[in-house]
Amino acid sequence: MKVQTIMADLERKHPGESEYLQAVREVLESIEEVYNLHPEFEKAKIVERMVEPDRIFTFRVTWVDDRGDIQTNIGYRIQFNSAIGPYKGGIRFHKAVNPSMLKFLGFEQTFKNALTTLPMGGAKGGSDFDPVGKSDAEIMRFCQAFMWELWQNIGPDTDVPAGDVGVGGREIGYMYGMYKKLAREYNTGVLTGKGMNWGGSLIRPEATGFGALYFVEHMLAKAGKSIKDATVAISGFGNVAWGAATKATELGAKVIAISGPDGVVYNPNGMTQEKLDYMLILRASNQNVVAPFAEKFPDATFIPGKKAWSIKCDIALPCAFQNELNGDDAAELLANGTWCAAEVSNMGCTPEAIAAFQSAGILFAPGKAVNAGGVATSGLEMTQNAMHISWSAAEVDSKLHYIMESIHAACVKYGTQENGYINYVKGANIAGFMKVAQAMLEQGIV
Ligand code: 2IT
Repeated sequence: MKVQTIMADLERKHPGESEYLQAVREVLESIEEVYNLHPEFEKAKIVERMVEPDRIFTFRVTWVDDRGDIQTNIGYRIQFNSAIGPYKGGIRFHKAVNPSMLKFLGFEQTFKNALTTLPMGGAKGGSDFDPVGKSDAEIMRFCQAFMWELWQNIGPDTDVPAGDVGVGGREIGYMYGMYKKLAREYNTGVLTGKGMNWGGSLIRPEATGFGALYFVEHMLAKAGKSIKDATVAISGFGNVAWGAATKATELGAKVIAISGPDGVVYNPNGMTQEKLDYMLILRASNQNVVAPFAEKFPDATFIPGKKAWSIKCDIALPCAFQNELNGDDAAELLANGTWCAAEVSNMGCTPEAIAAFQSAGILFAPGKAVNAGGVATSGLEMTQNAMHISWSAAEVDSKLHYIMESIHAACVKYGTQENGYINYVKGANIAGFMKVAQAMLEQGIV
């Protein structure tokens, strides 16, 4: 396999799909060496098959807004790879959603899910519907219209969507209600991230952020460091940022920044329970601004137009969107003494930022390892649904701990370089790839 040849082919076939091409390039560059030691992979054209989704559904979603005007959006579900289990991955509602974004996410999800140790294939879906400024009733009508099209393509053993940016417990509830009405079956396992009274799993709302901090703890322990008393800058203020801020605070770190599209909140005294609770209120307001946090808590300061990376911190945790931390941001963080960066968002750092962190020799880990606790706990929700039982929070949390530890160990196994530096990007990509590639090989040419 030659990365340049495959990339040139993909660039020709999928012009302008920048996020998708970026995600594929990163994986191929890190697996090239190992792949070329396996002529059986080359013969079965594993890479050429793996980079294309199994199928893509595109559909029109029409709904009526509060003024009575008719709105039309585009809906997608990308079933990327089912070598190791049913398709599994979130749904993103964001105005910038397009096939490139969902293909990058579905591709990443395939390797991430393989890392979780659970049997889940990779998928992603979503819509260019913009939840900002929408009423609760509009969100419900959109979710219902979206599911009206999607329901026939999903199922507990076929494809299991969940939340992502713009889709949380409320949206999953509206989609599940509509699914149940159309399918006339109480198929709890068809979606994850459900409410606690109707098939949801304890710890699922917290899982992405909690899992990320468990991963960071292992990464720090391996480097002989501790998170206690470290300062942490977090981007975003949604579900993932909330979970990360909660666990970081519990572990004794000081969360000194959260951010939104409008700017950053500098929070020098760290989080309190009241502040953490307020993050959830901010997210549910659908306004997509973080400034009110500093109005409510006078010890915090809002700095308009600035990113979380402008705040001096020990640990940087991107928790919002892809490519939200670029080469300039990385340079600013490094100049301010940051010694650890972990992507909690999917592909939160640009290739330039990753290269800057790695060449500076600081701790860096990629989203598909760090944030895998979210989908892993979705997998645990599926297991509970299939068994018609529910586990205690302590039981789910201990399984999540074990999974994050396993993912960390896999990264160390495949990513430790001769000079002792652990390349977590390489480690995660190789570990995830090997599992999917082996399964594809054993299942023949399909
Ligand atoms: O990016 C992700 O891993 C998610 N949005 C969670 C997916 C899931 O199926 O729980």
